[in-house]
Amino acid sequence: MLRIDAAEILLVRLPLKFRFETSFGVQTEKLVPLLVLHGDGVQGLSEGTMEAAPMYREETIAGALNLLREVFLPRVLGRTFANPQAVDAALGSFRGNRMARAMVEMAAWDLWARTLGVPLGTLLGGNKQEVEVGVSLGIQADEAATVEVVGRHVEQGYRRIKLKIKPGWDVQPVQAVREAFPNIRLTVDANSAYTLADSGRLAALDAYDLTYIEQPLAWDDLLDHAELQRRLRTPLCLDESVASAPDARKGLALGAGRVINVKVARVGGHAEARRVHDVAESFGAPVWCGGMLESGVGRAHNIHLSTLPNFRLPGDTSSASRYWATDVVNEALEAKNGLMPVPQGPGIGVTLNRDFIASVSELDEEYRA
Ligand code: OSB
Ligand code: MG
Repeated sequence: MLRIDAAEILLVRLPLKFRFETSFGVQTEKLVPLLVLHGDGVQGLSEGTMEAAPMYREETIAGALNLLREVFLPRVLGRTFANPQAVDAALGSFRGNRMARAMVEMAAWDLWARTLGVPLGTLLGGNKQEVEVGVSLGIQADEAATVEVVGRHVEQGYRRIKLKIKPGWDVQPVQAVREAFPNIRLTVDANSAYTLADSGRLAALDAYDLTYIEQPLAWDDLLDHAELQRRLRTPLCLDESVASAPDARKGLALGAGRVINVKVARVGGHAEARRVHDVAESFGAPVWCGGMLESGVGRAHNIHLSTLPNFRLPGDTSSASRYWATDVVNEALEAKNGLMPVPQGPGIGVTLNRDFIASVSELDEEYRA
């Protein structure tokens, strides 16, 4: 049984080691909300991947933390559940706010896996000891800087390079990188910066053997993605547009893309992420695990999810040391030659570095039934 006695909401601010520019802005630090669920002497951990401002999707940290306090935690505190799916079901009648709900659901999975003494990936049905990873590289100052940063990551063995693009910065960097590295697995991510009127520009990318073009069009527009896919040879990959397994079904049935980026929190947690994985598999479409510049807690969740069989393309869960001088967890999460070892030990296999968290804490709240 899965007992939830108490919860902690923590919020830390971490400086990013690199400047991360995307089509929607520049990021130099990360606000990381963490949830700890306590039950039967065990702790379950999760991380919120929503941001301070609703730039990627509609959720925000302020909104999520308020929902946790006022709506979601009161539904689970002091209760005993049969399994994490029952926790998910307890929040299932609420609309949207999937990243906020995922904080509860994912911590419940970790709590459950630790109670059973098994790695989370095993519990989810995965069977890998290590997972293939690539990197997501922000927009650079010019082509030379792009080729240089790509080269450094290719040397480290990353299995796929993803370049962020935006209107006015697309064909040039891709062409420069492809010329310098004819054989790497290369992709681009536009984070919804284009419209169908740009389809000519996007079709020019067909010349560079990209594995996929990630989320070129509006975050909520499957129809336009389907029209764009008809005009391109390169597969489209949906990220922002897929918040659930039904979204994945609609997207793949419409031909809005041929690949799905699964971000566990974006779809509401591990149970829904697994359903997205299964829907994609039924269409013969590969999935890969996306990232949101997570700390070690979210990163560990991503790695465990990535052990499922239809995660057939390298994910974005690169080494934690790329992002942080000090992480919120004690364990190192480091890829070697593009392979990220699955943290062993029960649950997600990482533990909080409480001293470090206290030193960068913006918020530390405790709730009981
Ligand atoms: O679109 O995949 C994205 C980061 C923040 C918001 C959206 C995205 C990203 C990334 C970074 O691409 C992936 C990572 O390194 O965690
Ligand atoms: Mg993306």
